[in-house]
Amino acid sequence: MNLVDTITAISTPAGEGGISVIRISGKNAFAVCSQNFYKDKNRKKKSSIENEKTHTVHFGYFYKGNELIDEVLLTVFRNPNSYTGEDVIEISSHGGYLIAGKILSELIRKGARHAEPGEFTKRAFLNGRIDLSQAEAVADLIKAKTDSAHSSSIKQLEGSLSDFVGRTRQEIINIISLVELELDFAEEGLEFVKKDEVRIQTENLIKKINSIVSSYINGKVIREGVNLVIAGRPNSGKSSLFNYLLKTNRAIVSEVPGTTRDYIEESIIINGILFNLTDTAGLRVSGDLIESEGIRRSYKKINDADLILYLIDSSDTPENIREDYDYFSKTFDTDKSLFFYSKNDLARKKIPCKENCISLLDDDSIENLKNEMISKISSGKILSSADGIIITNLRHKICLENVVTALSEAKVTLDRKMSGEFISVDLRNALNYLGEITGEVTNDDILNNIFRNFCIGK
Ligand SMILES: Nc1nc2c(ncn2[C@@H]2O[C@H](COP(=O)(O)OP(=O)(O)OP(=O)(O)O)[C@@H](O)[C@H]2O)c(=O)[nH]1
Ligand SMILES: [Mg+2]
Repeated sequence: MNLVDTITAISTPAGEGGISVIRISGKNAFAVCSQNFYKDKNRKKKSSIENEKTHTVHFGYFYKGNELIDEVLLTVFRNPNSYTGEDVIEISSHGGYLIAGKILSELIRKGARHAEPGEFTKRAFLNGRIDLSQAEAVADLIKAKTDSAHSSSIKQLEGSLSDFVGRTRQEIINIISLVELELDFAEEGLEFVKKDEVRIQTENLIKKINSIVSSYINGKVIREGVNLVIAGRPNSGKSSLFNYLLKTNRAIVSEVPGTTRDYIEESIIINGILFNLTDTAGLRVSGDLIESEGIRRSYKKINDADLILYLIDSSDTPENIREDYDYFSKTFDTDKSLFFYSKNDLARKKIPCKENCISLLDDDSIENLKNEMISKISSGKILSSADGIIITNLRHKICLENVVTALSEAKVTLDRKMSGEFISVDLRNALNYLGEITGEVTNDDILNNIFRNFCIGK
């Protein structure tokens, strides 16, 4: 891993804005910047960034040869007290498309290398400033679109997962010492009492980790949102509801059944939860080729959905309503679907079950629908795990599952009355998988995979 180079990148997004920030990190960060930075416009005073104190800000002029590029502020961070743990300079220039790019090319000309995506954070990890799960939290934090995504990633950055890994590691080490201590003394393997203790501790640990593994379902909701598909017969009011929820006229609405052909997707946040809404073509048998294709796509979307909202037109005849309801209950999995009678203002006959009705002329009915959507996805599930930790990252989930497998193998070994050495091998495997989460155990492939998904300049 190359920690020798001095790296640089623009850390702010491209486009017009108040300021841009160019970051530079590494052994030569100060030397590289000193060549172009002057504290006075006449360039009489050559800057001596090398002598500046850490965490100080300096106003000055960034020159390229004789050309003034911009007035800038330069912030100095001395190692190890910086984001990367190395000497770091952050140059704040005016925003816009050109300036930051010009400064960047100057820094590269003077010997810095353009940073790869996530390389600053990767260095923070390699220099031991943060562990791997915290580095991943940085990426999630930047990408967070909802309060819940923000709060779970900031917790992880603050070390909630790292602490859990640390505590679990200690517990496994305790079990290992229980097993190995016995090995030193007893020729015949584990004593009966110790064996029970090892079993109980291992089982408890498995239970605890499993509860955290199962929090991943919520983690996925937090990270990616809920994929909610609005489905129903043609003309049941799907597109109208879709527009109402989005507060736009995104989808075409008309009284002609079969209006929506292709599906339409948009996202909204309800109660801090991101919903990825899909409006679909009304489900019916159609002779029209294009509509049929639309309906085929509707079914595909329905299959992939986390939650289906099925609308039944309450202005229809009682027979059709009954038939539609029968179709719904036969076709959809109740765990992941909700049905509502739509157009309640037009209902021919008041529908007995009040709660399941909506009308776009009645705001309260839509509020009620939203509440139902939230409680459907949270029905006992959006709770955090025993330790209050929610896993949002697939990699962490897989590592924890491997820990559980290794612990379960330790239990089997124990039950087979095999020698303590074998049990301890299983337990050490569990330790290894645990270490993969925080990056104590890692390899280039894992690292590259993680940091590839970062943005440049982070
Ligand atoms: N009175 C009343 N009319 C509604 C309500 N919701 C929808 N409509 C009307 O019902 C008709 C059909 O609405 P759409 O939203 O196009 O129905 P759809 O389910 O998307 O229909 P397809 O795309 O053909 O499958 C339109 O004329 C809407 O104005 C409602 O709550 N009350
Ligand atoms: Mg429609």
